[in-house]
Amino acid sequence: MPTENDARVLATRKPRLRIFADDALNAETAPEDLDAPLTPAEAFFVRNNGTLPRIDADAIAAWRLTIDGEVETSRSFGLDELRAAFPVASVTAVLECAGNGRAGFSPATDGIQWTRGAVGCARWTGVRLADVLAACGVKAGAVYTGHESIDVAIDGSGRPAISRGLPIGKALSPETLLAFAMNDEPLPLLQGGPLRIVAPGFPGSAWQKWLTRVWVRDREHDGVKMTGLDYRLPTRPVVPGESPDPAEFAVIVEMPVKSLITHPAAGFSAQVGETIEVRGFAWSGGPPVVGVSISCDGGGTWAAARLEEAADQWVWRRFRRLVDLDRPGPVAILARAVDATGRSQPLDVAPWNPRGYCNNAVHLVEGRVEGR
Ligand SMILES: Nc1nc2c(c(=O)[nH]1)N[C@H]1C(S)=C(S)[C@@H](COP(=O)(O)O)O[C@H]1N2
Ligand SMILES: [Mo]
Repeated sequence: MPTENDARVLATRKPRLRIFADDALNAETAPEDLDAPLTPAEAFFVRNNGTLPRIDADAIAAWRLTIDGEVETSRSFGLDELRAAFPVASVTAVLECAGNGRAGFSPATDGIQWTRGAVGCARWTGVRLADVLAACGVKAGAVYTGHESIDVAIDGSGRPAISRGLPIGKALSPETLLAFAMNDEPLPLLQGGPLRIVAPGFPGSAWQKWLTRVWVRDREHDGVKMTGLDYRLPTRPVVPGESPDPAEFAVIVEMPVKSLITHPAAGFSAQVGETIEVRGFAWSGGPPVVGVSISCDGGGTWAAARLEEAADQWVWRRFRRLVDLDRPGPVAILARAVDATGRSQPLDVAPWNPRGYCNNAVHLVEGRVEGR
């Protein structure tokens, strides 16, 4: 279990999250607590690979971010210097852990058994990583960034908890931020404050928290949890029990199309003749979402939901549909999003993979209709 102190911090700041039995602090949100377009900090999931750092006001005042490696000039910035030197930018974007939905895989894979709640959408504010890199002069040989932080492994080895990075194209893309604010408040400690990477569309693991260094690399970054099978998917189908060759795996870059029913909640009950609104959000880390279908009979028949306009590409889009419940008995509601290239969500589970990533299966919410 997480330390008593960490669990207390979580219970105070995010009382409704479900804490996992893990040495690091990890907690997910119930789908019905994700019913707002911007997920409030108090409902936002927490995923830690290592220790939760203690960062007080003095540490924030003394915070330094170093940029080095394949740059003309290595530089280091305090938080106020970053704000003063570069234009402030915001992006509203979904943050989803690649392991979200892992509990749906059979046989089970190692790792935290996230159900649906390792996802949220927030307005992130900071400076563009591209601007900061440009100020240092990116060399022609730059291929990837490598990100470093202050959290360490739980095992006491002192090794970094995680050190991931971005392909240089994504690092230089305008939506990629060094963020110091979330939903117009200072970035909370549990979300990586005072400074984190925001990499819209990429798996949560690429959103490095408590950032202290951006190391520009001349090769794919090989930090902790960047190599082997970590945050990678097989490039060919793999079956349980195989010992696949890591060379046949590629780093996850775009999260797949997905949707979540935020209302009604699992276990709901309604009266015969009642009309309920089925609603939730749909998003994609790649080609944009173009439609959502709803089924209220376990997938037998489908009808289009109304999809609200998205302010930009990285936001989750609200879908809604009014549904008449005209028969008593159990009812099984499903939502299924489709992206602009026609890719949709599997009805059961995504292709099995050894670490249980990217399960974007449809969300099933079961309830009961009571007769009169
Ligand atoms: N320094 C650091 N950054 C990190 C992690 C971590 O353990 N340490 N976890 C990553 C993973 S796997 C995810 S899914 C997201 C979770 O972000 P959140 O805790 O703000 O929800 O942070 C990423 N950034
Ligand atoms: Mo993650």
